[in-house]
Amino acid sequence: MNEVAFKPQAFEKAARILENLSEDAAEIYARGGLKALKEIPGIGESLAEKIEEFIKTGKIKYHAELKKKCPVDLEHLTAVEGVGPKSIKVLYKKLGVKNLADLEKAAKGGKVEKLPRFGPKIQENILRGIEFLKGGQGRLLLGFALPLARKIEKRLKELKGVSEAALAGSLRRRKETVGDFDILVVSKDPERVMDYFCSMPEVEKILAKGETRSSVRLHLGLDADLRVVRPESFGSALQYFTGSKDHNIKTRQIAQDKKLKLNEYGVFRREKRLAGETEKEVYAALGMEYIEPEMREDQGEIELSLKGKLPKLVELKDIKGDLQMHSTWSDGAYSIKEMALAAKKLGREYIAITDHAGHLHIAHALSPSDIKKQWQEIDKLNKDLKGIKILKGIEVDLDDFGRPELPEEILAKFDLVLGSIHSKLRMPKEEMTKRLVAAAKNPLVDILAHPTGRILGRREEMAMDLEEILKAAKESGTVLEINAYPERLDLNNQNIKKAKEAGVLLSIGTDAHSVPQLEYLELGVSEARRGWAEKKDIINTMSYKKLREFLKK
Ligand code: DGT
Ligand code: CA
Ligand code: CA
Ligand code: ZN
Repeated sequence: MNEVAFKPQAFEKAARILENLSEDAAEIYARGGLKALKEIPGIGESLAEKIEEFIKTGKIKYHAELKKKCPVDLEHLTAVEGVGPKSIKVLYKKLGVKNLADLEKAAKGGKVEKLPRFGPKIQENILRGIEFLKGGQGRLLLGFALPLARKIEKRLKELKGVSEAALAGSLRRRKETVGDFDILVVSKDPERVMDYFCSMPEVEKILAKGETRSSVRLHLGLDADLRVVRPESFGSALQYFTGSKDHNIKTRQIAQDKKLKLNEYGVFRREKRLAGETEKEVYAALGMEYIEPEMREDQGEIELSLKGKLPKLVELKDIKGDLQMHSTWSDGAYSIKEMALAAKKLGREYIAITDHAGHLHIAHALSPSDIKKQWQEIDKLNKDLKGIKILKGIEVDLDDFGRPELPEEILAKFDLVLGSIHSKLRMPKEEMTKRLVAAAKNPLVDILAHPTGRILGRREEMAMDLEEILKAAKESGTVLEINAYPERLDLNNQNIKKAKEAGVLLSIGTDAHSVPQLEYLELGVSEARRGWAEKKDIINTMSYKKLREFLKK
């Protein structure tokens, strides 16, 4: 590999210099132009020009070119916990590792531990990291799968002769982990579509290539299925391949009861086609209201649809703010200002900064004196920044008895207090229930964050009696969080449904530790929809003013 591909180190250093400036580079540029950028210590002529390009266009051509030239899948390799540019370089040079599949093979074969400065511990961590990305059992976390699947979908849509392309299967239902990618396309030229699909850069090998269906193994280690269908069957094919299987079995039964036939080609009475072009008309032909994909798990949605009584699910555009994130004050990677400006760009009206506090179970927990300084910073930012409001929040550890590990007089002054369990997650069910009930009843705790503590592919939910906790939350008006972080999604869909039925309100928080993670909000909304939540069930659909009033109560 070309040495130059690893020049990002120079960029990294520049990035660190820029991060530590008291003033935003964009502001410096606005004030003094290129000349002012060059005057920043450590920034030379060529870097200054690139910063200018970035400020003006949002990207750097040179960087994009480097990325293209680089033979390894940096994006996915760096996603493995503990693997950075330096180790990727060594892995590529010594073992020819280009992607996740190569890395997994090398680590499983014991080759990684033999590299200088790697060793068995790091090899084991790498394997765990890969497993983690997959969400366990060969499945991939939705938050990781969706961006890639969307990229493929978009490229298929842009192919000549393609009139429709859509994700189906568990991806479309936004299940927390996906087993494979299911993609549907309508095209006049199936051959071109199949040729393209089988030769995409993400493809490791072709499993099957046909006229209407192809299947490939991706470097990520999971398969993608593509089907080309006729326009008059697009809706019925989408309905069929979206699933879930249980949902399909029941809808087919409903068709049979009405003396109709439902399959991926359409809805038929004897040989006559009644519907098939759109999903809406497929459901309508069966006497059913359209069902959102996130609900199609045979959890009672079919019965409600027949009665025309489906809930109107919350949507991403209903969410006005983000109620959990971290900054450099604790374990986040960006300043409060950077998080606020990025959130504003994404259309949020407010955010809550919820750095960690408690008895040092988590690195960089805030002390009471840090908290006072942070409040001053937030007050100043709220004065200076237009179009985004910052709530003073905290994510405070709950002790073994569910007590927040901060003095009451400090807790009382926050706009928003999240109570979290980060220690002793394996308590017996009865004790854990008491712990969470106590936290729910504590008037100083507004939200129970990631209430069940599950980590997909790594950690089960904590043992607890959720009904008891919901009862306490309902009585005291405590909110339960839907944590949108890809490996958490906690509460999950079934627990969200229980909370809603118990009349408990919910919040959505990204738990972002960096700017890009602010986009996880979408995953939280999907999970909310999978749990049938409506706009009124989620507190961050409220305006800033309404939310402030709500939190004061
Ligand atoms: P996954 O891939 O494990 O995350 O889950 P899905 O739901 O994407 O499952 P997959 O890829 O095996 O199949 C995609 C859809 O195709 C599935 O959701 C429903 C439909 N389907 C697959 N097999 C059957 C079947 O035997 N009967 C019926 N009715 N539908 C099926
Ligand atoms: Ca699938
Ligand atoms: Ca499939
Ligand atoms: Zn937490």
